[in-house]
Amino acid sequence: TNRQDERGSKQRLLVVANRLPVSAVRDGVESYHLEISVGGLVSALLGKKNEGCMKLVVSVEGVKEFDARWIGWAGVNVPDDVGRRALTKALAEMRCIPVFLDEEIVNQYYNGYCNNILWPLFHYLGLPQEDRLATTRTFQSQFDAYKKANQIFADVVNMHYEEGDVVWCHDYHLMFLPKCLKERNDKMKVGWFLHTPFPSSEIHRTLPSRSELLRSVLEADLVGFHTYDYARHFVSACTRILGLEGTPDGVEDRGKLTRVAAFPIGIDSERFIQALELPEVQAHMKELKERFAGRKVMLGVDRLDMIKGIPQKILAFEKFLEENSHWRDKVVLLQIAVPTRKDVPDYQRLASQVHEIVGRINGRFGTLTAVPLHHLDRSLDFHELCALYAVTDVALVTSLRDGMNLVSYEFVACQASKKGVLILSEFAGAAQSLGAGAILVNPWNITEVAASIGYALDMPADEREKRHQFNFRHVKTHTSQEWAATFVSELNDTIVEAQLRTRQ
Ligand code: ADQ
Repeated sequence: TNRQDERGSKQRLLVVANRLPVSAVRDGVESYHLEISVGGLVSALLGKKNEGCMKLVVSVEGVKEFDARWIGWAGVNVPDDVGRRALTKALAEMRCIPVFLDEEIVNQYYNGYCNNILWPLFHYLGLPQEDRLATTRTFQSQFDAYKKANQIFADVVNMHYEEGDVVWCHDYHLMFLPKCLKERNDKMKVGWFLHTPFPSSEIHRTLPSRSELLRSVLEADLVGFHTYDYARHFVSACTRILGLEGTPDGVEDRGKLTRVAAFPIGIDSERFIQALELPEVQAHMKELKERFAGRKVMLGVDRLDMIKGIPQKILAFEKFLEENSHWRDKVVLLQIAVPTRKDVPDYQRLASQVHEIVGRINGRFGTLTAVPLHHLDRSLDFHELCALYAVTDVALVTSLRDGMNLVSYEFVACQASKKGVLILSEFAGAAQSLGAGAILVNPWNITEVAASIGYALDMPADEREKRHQFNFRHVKTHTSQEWAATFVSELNDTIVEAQLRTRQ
């Protein structure tokens, strides 16, 4: 088959993402210890409890037949060769290959262009306003750094590439990578997948580098998104901005087709379902049940990010308490918000804004013995998280925009016995898949969210059961393993079809 080379060995898969699934932390000149990083892609491909990351990638079913390696930045500045060699060696054991970026590039490329420009823009938050006039220069230098970083990634990929390998590029950090790779080797099989939304072409066209990025992505053989809407937005951007032709299969440019399709991600649902049986998870559950006895538990789990709609969520909770005094001592909202991108000023502002609202709500509705809102600024370990999902009555996922949102899937996976209610933003990709079982809300409409909280808390058992079953079936069958396997096999097929077309 096309997955086997002549030697009959497995096809190699190079997964390229901005971050490796591990972060390197420096202990001394030549020594590093490695920590597993939190994030959507990491959770999808690796699961959470990682003894050795590559072991887990290889164990991904469907990808099992691939010999996989992960290429990315280790999240640490390593200026010296000795350190670089030491880190490369430590990572090699996990089949991870580091890309080294110096501090200035990281600042301009990662904090600047990726997190301050592309991330907000793709989530409909617009381009940065305050420095817009001054940005022609900054913008250009950040975009230059972005391209330079993508070139560095391409060099590393190229160095490790062997004929027949499949290269799977991930996310908005690496939109320039398909072009850089094809320039180095036009025979390389390249796929690119976006984990965020792709916005309406009217939003994308505000980006000064709009055409260059689109043209680069189109160099890939297969371009994937979480939903049909995102794929459609991308195709429209290519037709309206570049004047190319959109077809049912993708985008065509002078006879060359780039395939564009939707590949909704999922989670490793079995890991969550099985974890609930573990004694330590059961112990956490018992503890939580005792702690919140007599109260309904509501839960939010998010990275602390503008797109997650955390202030809007807790304002809706405040409104609910205001209007429903009989619930005040019978419900508690646990909001777990792990801080990320602490170097970007907008994220620092968001943290203080959230703290202020939390303080106000607890001041207004707390008693000497209990507060209605617990806000934790930290990440939870896998077992704590599973226990929390399992004891929750109502989960609140109110992202203003979200590519998919895996927290909603994880919650559903852990609710087989409780059959709690999911309140879900219609602007999360997950609304397309879990919409029938969840209560869908517009997160900007605080009145509507507050009313949904009341509806969810009072929902009769038979309705909860029906809604849960629908979502549970979906989460169980649409797994991360299946997602990865489908993408890679589609990429292989796309290339075979293209070869057949050129031969005709
Ligand atoms: P994220 O924006 O990071 O991912 P999400 O899909 O919800 O969002 O994944 C977050 C992951 O981190 C989950 O597995 C969650 O359990 C974990 N996590 C979050 N907060 C945590 C906490 N406090 N403690 C422990 N774990 C925590 C991006 C896109 C999403 C898309 C994914 C995958 O923004 O829309 O679904 O990639 O494509």
